Amino acid sequence: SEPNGGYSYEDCKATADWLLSQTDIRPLVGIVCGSGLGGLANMLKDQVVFNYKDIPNFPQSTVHGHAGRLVFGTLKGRPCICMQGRFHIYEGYPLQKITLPIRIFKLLGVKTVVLTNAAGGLNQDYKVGDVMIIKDHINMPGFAGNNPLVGPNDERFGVRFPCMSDAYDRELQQLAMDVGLELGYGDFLKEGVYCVLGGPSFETIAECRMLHRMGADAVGMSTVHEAITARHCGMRVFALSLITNQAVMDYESKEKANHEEVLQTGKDRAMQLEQLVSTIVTRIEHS
Ligand code: 6GU
Repeated sequence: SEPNGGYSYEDCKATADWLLSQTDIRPLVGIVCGSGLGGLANMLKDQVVFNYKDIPNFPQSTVHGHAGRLVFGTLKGRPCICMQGRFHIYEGYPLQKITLPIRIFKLLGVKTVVLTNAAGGLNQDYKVGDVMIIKDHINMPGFAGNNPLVGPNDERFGVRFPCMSDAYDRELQQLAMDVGLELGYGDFLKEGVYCVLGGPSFETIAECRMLHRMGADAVGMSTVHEAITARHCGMRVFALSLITNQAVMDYESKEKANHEEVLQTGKDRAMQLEQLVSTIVTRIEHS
C-alpha cells in the first residue's frame, strides 16, 4: 500500500479484474447512490450483486441508510454499475479509501460517473424536495490539505495537477435540465454549488451563514472527493443533490437538522429521482 494509505494502481487493477471475471456486464456508466437514494440501484435489470465485504480490497459501509452493495446491471439496455452506499470522511476512512470505487469504475471501463447525494439547502430559494444539478463545488476539506489526490501521483490514472474548472460536464447538466423539464420536474429542479464538509456533526448557524455567503447553495458530506478522483482519471462527471432539509440560518428558527428527515425526503422523492437519473443515463452518448 502507498505511503498515503491509498491503493496502488495494481491494487485497483486486481479488484477490477476480479469483478470483470465474475460478470459479463461491461458498464459505461457508474452511479453512486446517496443517503436514502439506494432505490436507484433497484432499477437495474439482469443484476449481478456484490456485497462490499466480498470484494477484494473494498472498504465496508457503516451508515444506516446505506446498503453496502455493488450492483452491475442494465438500465433500458445500457450496461451500468451502481454503488449502493458510499464511504464518507466521518466514518474515519482516509480519502483514498473513500474514492477507491471510483478508480475501480475507471478500470472497469466506465466513461461517465453519476453522483447523487442528500444535502442541506443554503440557498433561500430552495425547498425541501428540490433536486439540485451540481454545477460546481467548494472543497472545504481540500483547503486544509485533505484532497483524495494527496500523495504520490500515478500517471496511469492522471496528471499531478488536474484542472477542476470543468469538473461537472456542462453537456450533461443541460441534458439533465432538458430531461427534467420534459418529465415535468421544472418546479423542483435547480442548479447550484455544492459545498462538502467532513461531518458527522451538522453545521452551526454561523457555519451555514458563512457557507451561504461564500457562494454555496447546498452543503453535504460527500461527492466532491469522488468527482475530483473521477476527473483526475478522465471520466465525465454528472452530480445531483436532493435537498433533504433546509440548513438552519437564523437563531429564531426551531428547526434541527437530523438524519431521519434526510432519509424521509429521500423516500418522498425517490420515484422522480429514479426517473430523472434513468432517463439521463439512457440519453448519454458514448463515442
Ligand atoms: Cl444540513 N448538512 C450536511 N453537512 N449534510 C447534509 C445536510 C446538512 N443535510 C443532508 N446532508
